[in-house]
This record gives sequence, structure tokens and C-alpha cells, in this order.
Amino acid sequence: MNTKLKSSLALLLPLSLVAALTYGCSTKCTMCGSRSTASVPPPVLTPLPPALPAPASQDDKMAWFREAKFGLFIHWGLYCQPAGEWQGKPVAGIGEWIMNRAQIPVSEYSRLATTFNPVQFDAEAWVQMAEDAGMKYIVITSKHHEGFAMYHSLVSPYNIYDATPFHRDPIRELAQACARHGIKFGFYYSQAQDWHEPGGAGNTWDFGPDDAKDKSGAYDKYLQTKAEPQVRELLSNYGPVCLIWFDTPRMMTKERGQRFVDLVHSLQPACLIDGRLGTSGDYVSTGDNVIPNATLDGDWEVPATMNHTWGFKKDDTDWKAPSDVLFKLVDIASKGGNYLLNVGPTSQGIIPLECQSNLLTVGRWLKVNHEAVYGAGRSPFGEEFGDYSTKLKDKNNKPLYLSYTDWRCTSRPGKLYFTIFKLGRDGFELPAFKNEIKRTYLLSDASQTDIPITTTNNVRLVQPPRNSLNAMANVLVVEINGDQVER
Ligand code: JFZ
Repeated sequence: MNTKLKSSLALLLPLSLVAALTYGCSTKCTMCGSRSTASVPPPVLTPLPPALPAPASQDDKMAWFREAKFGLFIHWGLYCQPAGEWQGKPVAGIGEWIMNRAQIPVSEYSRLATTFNPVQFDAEAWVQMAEDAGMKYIVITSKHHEGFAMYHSLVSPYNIYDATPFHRDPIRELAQACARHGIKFGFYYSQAQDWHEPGGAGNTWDFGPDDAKDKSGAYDKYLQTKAEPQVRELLSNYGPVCLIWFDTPRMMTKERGQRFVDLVHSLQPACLIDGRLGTSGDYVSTGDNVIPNATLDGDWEVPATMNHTWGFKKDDTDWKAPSDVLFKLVDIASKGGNYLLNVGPTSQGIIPLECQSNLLTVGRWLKVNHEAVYGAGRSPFGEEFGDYSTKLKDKNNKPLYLSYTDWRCTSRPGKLYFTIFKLGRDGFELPAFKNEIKRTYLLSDASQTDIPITTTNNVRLVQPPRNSLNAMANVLVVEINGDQVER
């Protein structure tokens, strides 16, 4: 659908419907909101671009990541079929852990492959959605703890191409769509836990305790005959891989971790390694959904959910509102990090429509205000983040951190971007700094009309015009003399 038609439709129709029309879906499915069950024909496969050359320095290697700020995480595997329910009963916890939580034997769980046929999968539509949401990279589960490869692996027949009626390689299709859209593409790969393999970590219900697998050599055998060769396939057959997201490093000694590092470096020296391999990577991954309280040096990323699960669960429709996602994105960017935000597609291959719709609302805001986010630097302030309560305690009986959510600041040399989430009745009070102010305007104002500042008792107050404000947030640009803020 062309962009003009899309935007005129957007004025007339509810968002979820626009998303349905735009992103390929028309009888409404109660699970994902999809309006069609028609299958989407597979794309014609064309050659992928070659891997990128070795970067000249760590800064060069990190450059795209520092610019990107916002990525799409995709958890997709066999677990999206049970979708949080086994033998008619809901299973508590995150959806992709159902095999573990319900202690499902491999012999039963693996039968899910025989019915997995996500015929509405449309790589182009997913990547277009990510692009329209303002995301600059995509990281998808190539193999999660369940052990099932979501690509055509020659190492193990337990993969989507060989073991399912779908008989397609969605990772290959996504790699192609990402290349076409200029979106970076990377893989989640569960290197340690593999519940399908006798030597993989984690499946104690079929294969006994992990330490026995470690001692007997079964774990190393698994690493050397499945995990390492599969990582090799992923780095050899899918074009440039921007990063590999290893996870839950059980029994990952330094030596075992180093073998993965060497493999990645030898095949794609520009590929980043996340913070959960077990030996240090190129950046730090925070705990899931954990946003630091203040600015953090170095390169880091917050992996986060749109609801309360990574893999699709039919009973979890508690999607974060666009305003919440936007706040978190700007909050994280202002502290120096990236936001890797997850969606869990259904067994039909659809990203739930309400989830898409919320992301697209964020994308429309970013279309106007991108300058405050991509490649922008940390906040030179800090008092906006919050403070410790003098009365309330957290669960460890330490003073509770109360975060403030009125505004955040990102920066470039000579420019401050105040993203204002709550504008007070009297206007926006600038935090104290010594630099002279050259100009002040709203980023959404193409003519950059200067907004006057009133100073009373050394407090500078900006009063943006109220008529054209965005309901979620507005960015006030303050151009200052000097590259750095002096306080
Ligand atoms: C892991 C996985 O087990 C989970 O299924 C999902 O893929 C998630 C992104 O990563 O879960 C973790 C791993 C590490 C932490 C929390 C959850 N942690 O360090 O806080």
C-alpha cells in the first residue's frame, strides 16, 4: 500500500484496522486481531549482501549500535502454538518456557513441529512494521531453549524447514527483507540451554541434572556438534549479521565462551556479541525490562517485553501503551543505552495487531522527533531521573527509588533536547546551567519559531505554544553556546 493512501486511511480508520490493512492481514481472529487466514506467498529469494569487513576500531564496530537506539526483538518458536496452554490448562510464566514449566518430554513437545505452519508469515510486512515503528535493527530467536532451529539447519533436522509442513526458512526471508530496508539483522541463539538434546543444559526432566552432562562430556559434545556448528551456519548463510544475542550462560566457562567469540570473530568480525555469552561481549545487556536509574557509561541495551511474555501467549494482551514505550525509549536513550523491544508472533506468523498498532504510534512520533533519539548523547543533568524516597523502602529494605517522569534530556554538541512528558501550567522550567542560550524551539515546528524564555530569580521558564502539542511528548530544542553544558 502506498504511503499516501496509508496516511489518508489513518485519518479515517481505527489504528488496528489500518495496521491490518497495511501489514497484510481482513474475519477477525480473537487471538491476534488478524483479519484474514489467507496465506502469503513466499518471496522470490535473491542473493544476500556479503558480510561486512573487519572494523578498524571498537568505536567503528559500535558506531551503528550507538546510533540505532531502538531495536525489535522477536521471540518466535514452536512455543507460539501452545501459546501458554498445555493439555487445556494455562501454564504460568513466560510463553517460551512452557516446555520447561510443564516438564513436557521431548517426544511430546517435538510433535509440535508436525503442525507448525505459519502460512501468514510475511517477512516484508514484519520488517516494514519495524521500520515504521522507528526501529533500526531486528534480533530474532534463531534457536531458543526449546532447541528448535527457526531456519534451515543442516546440523540438526529439528528445524522449521525440515520438520514442519511450512518447509520454508523465515530467517532467510527476513534477512532479505532487512537488507532491502536497510535494517540491521541479528540472531538470538541459546548456546547453553537446549532442552531437545541430551547434552544441552536445562532439560532435567528427560536427561537428568546438568552437572552430570558437564562431567560426562555430553555438554561439550552438544556444544561442539550442535551449538557451534549452528552459529557457524547462521554467520555463513544469512548475509551480514549485526549481532548475536547469546543467553543464560549455564556452565559457560571462559574456555567454552571463548570458542564462540573466536567463531564469531573469524566469520564476521563486525558482528557484535551481547552481554550474556558468559565471557564479556561488546556491550552489556541489562536484566530483562531493567532500566538503570541514571546514566551509565559504555555500551548497553535493555531487552524488554511489550506485555509480560517473550513468546506469544494467548491470554496476555496487556500491551504497553504507546506513551509508555515512548517514555522508556527516551529514558533509556538519555541514559546512554539501547531499547530492544520484543514482539511474540503467533503460530500463523502474525505479530498481534494491537501490539503493532502501539509500536506504530511510537514510530509516527519518531518520524517528527527522531533527532532527539537516534545518535543522541546522554543527559548532562541527572536530577530529572528521580530520587530515593526518605520514607518508602524497596523489597531489600533499602530506600525506594522513585523515578520522575516529567522530562528527559538527550544531547548533541551545542544542542539540548528536552523531551517533555508533562508540561506544567507555568511552562517548562529549564534545569540550571551556565551556557548562554542561542535559540529555543519545538522540534515538531518546521519553521523553528523561537520560543521566548522568561527568567525570574535565576529560573528560566519556557512556555511552548499549547495549540500544536503532541499528547504523548514534545521535544524542546535548546541551542547553547559551547559544545558542553556547564553547570
Ligand atoms: C532469558 C530467557 O530465558 C527468556 O526466555 C528470554 O529469551 C529472555 C530475553 O532471556 O531470560 C533471562 C535471562 C537473563 C535475565 C533475565 C531473564 N537476567 O539477567 O536478569
